[in-house]
Amino acid sequence: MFQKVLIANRGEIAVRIARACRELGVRAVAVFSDADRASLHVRRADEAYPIGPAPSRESYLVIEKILGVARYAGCDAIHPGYGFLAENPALARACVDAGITFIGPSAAAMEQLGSKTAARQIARDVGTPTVPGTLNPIKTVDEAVEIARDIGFPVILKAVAGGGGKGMRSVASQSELDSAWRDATSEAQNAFGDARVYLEKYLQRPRHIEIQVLADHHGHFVYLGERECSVQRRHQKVIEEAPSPIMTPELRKAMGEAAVKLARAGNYTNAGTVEFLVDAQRNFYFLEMNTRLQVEHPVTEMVTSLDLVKLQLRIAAGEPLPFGQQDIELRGHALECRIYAEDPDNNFFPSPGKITDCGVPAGPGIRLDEGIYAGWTVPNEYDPMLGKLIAWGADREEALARMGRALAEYRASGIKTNVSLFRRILASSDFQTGAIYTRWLDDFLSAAPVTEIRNVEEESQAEQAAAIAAFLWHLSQTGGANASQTRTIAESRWRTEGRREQVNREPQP
Ligand code: MV4
Repeated sequence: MFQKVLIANRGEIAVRIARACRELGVRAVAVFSDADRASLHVRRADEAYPIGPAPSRESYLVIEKILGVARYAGCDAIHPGYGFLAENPALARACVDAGITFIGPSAAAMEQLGSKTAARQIARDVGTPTVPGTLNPIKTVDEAVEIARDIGFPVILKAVAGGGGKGMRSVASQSELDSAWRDATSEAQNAFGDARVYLEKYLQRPRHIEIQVLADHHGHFVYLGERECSVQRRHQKVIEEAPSPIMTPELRKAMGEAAVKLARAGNYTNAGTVEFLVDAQRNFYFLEMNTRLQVEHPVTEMVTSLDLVKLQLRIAAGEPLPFGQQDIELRGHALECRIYAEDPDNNFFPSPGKITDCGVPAGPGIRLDEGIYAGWTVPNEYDPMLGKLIAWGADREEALARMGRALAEYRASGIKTNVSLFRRILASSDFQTGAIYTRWLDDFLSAAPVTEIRNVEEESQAEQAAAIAAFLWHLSQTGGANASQTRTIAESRWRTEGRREQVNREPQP
């Protein structure tokens, strides 16, 4: 095992990796930008080093700075987390050159499987189903018309360099193809400096279901079941769960084996995720591979009882996987809500600022992976995800009930959070029955008016009323209150008002 691991990341994932290091008896080394001096990941590490100004281009994304700290601190490995440099083959390559282990796949595997079109080619070669369409970029709009006619409308144009839904346009009929082509290519050019697009058959209301895979350096591959990630807003996942409500043992086996076959063909090692679209008839199609640990890995950890980050370290250290496919059992159901500092009543506008107080959910089946603390200021410079609330239950119903209960216990005062959005989603019959698809949340948000949902604030108002009644009774019994009792009740009423203000927000113009 390693002596010292550099964590090339920040926020909740850096805290998560530091925890795994601790459990393995490995020293955790943090890096931080000027905006992160007081961040939780710095406090949770054994050592921490500054890497420059707040903008990530000048700090977390600078390979030479990361490697400089790793050399200086005597680290024998680097964990990239997700985002930042996690899928940049240049870091994996620079690690090899520096004699430091990169905790992830090789640069070559990252290049092969991380490129959309290269991965689609590999998938075709090994017989993993892909959406019908082109393997190579299309050169002209005339060529696009020809191919679209061949595979039949609707079709979708996708940027070769794509990500986050940019440079993507669905096309219902031939008359729309001209303008969709112009939009997709110019958006791709602007976003990626690469105007190339390819074409696929457009699937109506597919689900996004992904398979977690692990591969060691001894040729062993396993799949750890699926995660259902269809609840997304603008291509950002909002809620994930395992297992998927539509999964069957047969489909899981077919998708898992397809994912492993692809990973094997690309000489993949360490943890990775194979994304699929699944249609209403449960046909699945390979979409892309993520060559990193993912934000939503905890739901897989909860249903497999495995620690994916510790396994990543053990695999990178050369240990063989300590189990085979036949040993993997899924138990119960897990849900994850991504908690953001953003205002769901004001078009999800980011809401950075100082967190004055935190309420941390706990109790049966609850896990909170977060990177914040009371008194800390959420910086403007980065993704405003505060953390992830994860609930496990013996079945989906129990996991849902626990998540609802834990959301009511969550509090981050001083900033706005998207917690009320989760209450709305969890209260919807579509979510409760699992009738979700990739554009479901967009449809839900544009269709459903913001209605008041009974929440813990009402309960705590009832609690407050009970407390006031009890206090009045106490007064009637004792004939008076002392100063400290008066202060207590005044403070708790003040707190109720504060909470009401935070929750009953009017939509902003
Ligand atoms: C699709 C699709 C329908 N048909 N491809 C969106 C992001 C990119 N990674 C792939 N995406 C999609 N590709 C075909 N052939 C629908 C989507 C899609 C989507 C996929 C996953 C999660 C959320 C989504 C939201 C809208 C569209």
